[in-house]
Amino acid sequence: MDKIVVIGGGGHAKVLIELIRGSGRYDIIGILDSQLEIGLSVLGVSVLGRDELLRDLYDKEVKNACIGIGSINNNNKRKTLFEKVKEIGFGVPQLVHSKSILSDESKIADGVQVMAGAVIQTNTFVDQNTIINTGAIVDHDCILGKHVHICPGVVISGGCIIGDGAFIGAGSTVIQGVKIGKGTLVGAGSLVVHDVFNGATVKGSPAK
Ligand code: JB3
Repeated sequence: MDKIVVIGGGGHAKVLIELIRGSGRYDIIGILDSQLEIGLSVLGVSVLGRDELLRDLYDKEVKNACIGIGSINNNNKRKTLFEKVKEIGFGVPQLVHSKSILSDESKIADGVQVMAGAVIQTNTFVDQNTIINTGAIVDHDCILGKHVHICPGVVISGGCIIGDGAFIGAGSTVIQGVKIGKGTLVGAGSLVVHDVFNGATVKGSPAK
């Protein structure tokens, strides 16, 4: 099995550790975390140290990394870490839960994480390092940018475009054909019926 290191040791990382184990494709060699005590066990995986170890690990035949930080409210940290590990040379594999549903006509880029119960429908494209979290639905003909976080239970209807770095809060619904700009924040439980400009924060029903 190829070796993989998980970056971050909190809640999101736990979900990924279980997913990775279930896939049977990667041997998790440890966690890097900026705060957790070195040697601590997270679901049986040891915290090895801080991100400064990344180059060493790469030189020691660990060629895959997983961005195990989920991002609260914005995705900047995920983007920075993704770019850092790519620059070192790591592969950042797609991680797709065996109990998610991906249309054969959909396409996902490297680093995309698809959690249990998520659905990606036909002719949808999901770009690098984006999370489709537990039970979220991304319907047909959508385009999702890089470093997006579609939180648990979100529904993205058909033909939507979601810009790089957008954060769509838990349980939100985006109606068909809506364009959501780059770096936007959609508050949890929102109903988005109109396009959202780059960098905007919207919430509520209808979201404003
Ligand atoms: O709601 C769901 C399903 N998941 C949430 C997820 C999306 O976001 C989850 O409930 C959490 O609220 C949150 O999970 P996440 O992002 O894992 O956050 P937290 O549990 O706070 O853990 C983040 C970990 O990352 C902490 O242990 C930090 O010390 C560590 N960390 C922060 N910055 C870092 C860095 N680790 C490394 N290696 N590098 C960093 O730059």
